[in-house]
Amino acid sequence: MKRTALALLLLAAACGKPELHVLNWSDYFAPDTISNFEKEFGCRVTLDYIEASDSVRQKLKDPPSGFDVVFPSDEVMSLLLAGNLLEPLDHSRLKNLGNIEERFRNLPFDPGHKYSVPYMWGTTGIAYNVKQVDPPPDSWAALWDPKYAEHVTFLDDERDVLAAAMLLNGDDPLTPTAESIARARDKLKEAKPRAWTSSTKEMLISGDAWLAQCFNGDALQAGEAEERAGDIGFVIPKEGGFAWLDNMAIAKGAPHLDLAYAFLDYLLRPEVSAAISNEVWYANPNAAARPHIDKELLEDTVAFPDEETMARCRVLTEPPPALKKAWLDAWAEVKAR
Ligand code: N2P
Repeated sequence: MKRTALALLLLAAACGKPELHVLNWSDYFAPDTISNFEKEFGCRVTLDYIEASDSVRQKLKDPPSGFDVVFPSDEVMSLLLAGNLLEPLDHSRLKNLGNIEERFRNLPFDPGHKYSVPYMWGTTGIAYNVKQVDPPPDSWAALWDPKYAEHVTFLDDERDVLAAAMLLNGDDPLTPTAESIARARDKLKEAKPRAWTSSTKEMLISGDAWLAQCFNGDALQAGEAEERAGDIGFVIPKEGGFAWLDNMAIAKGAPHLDLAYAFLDYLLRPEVSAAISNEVWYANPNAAARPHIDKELLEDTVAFPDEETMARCRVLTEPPPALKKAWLDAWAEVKAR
């Protein structure tokens, strides 16, 4: 009986379409990105979602994880590489790799794209409901304002959250110390947010969040929603915000290597890449895609911040190993409240 069931299962697998398993942030493709790929390559794509940068490492940590293509943020790349959790990339299988803009090549976390290809980039700052928050926020301190506590959300990510508290405290999140971590923890224990969440966009749209630590594109998407049309502003606080680059990579031991390469190369096509940006309002590092990007998006200063704003954005990295535990413990204490 058991043997028959197994044989049937194997038969179904052999006849069925190959299935590509993808791990990405939510709302990070255009509506037809996946269906067009499935049609062209005769496969099925299963999508899982990243809730915080570090969840990629957790999900890949015992290869093979079953995932094929993953979208790690720059700040977790060092841990993924140290853990040997990504496949080295064979560039001869990525004919569209040359589309990547010069300034996104050879970044310190993966020089020469040995393991990753840039996907989209953006910033982290404060999104706010312009009808409810007056005057507009210009400091991370707004997230501590008791007047708005019921409607404040922070990301559910130990890096972004502690780093924002450090900036507010006048500490540099790129050179943390045991003391600055403790100060950030204490500051965050004073905050009384409604939620620590990666569903920021949904909460801004529903009206539950008026002030939120948020990714720029998510704020733009929330502002586009019918319920909120035009009501969502976004600012990089005066203490500074964060700039990040999300990447595409192949998980170690990926079960569908050929399809994984095909997917990466497909996402590097100018029209495909531009269609994603036009939909999700994140800037992309694909130079060949630029002519296909909507003028409205190219001119948007939230999606494409000016130089002065970019100069106030730090690129976060992994805390030094000796302070990693203190950082995680501080986060656990903040969340336990
Ligand atoms: C997409 C958010 C991606 C930004 N919804 C994370 N770096």
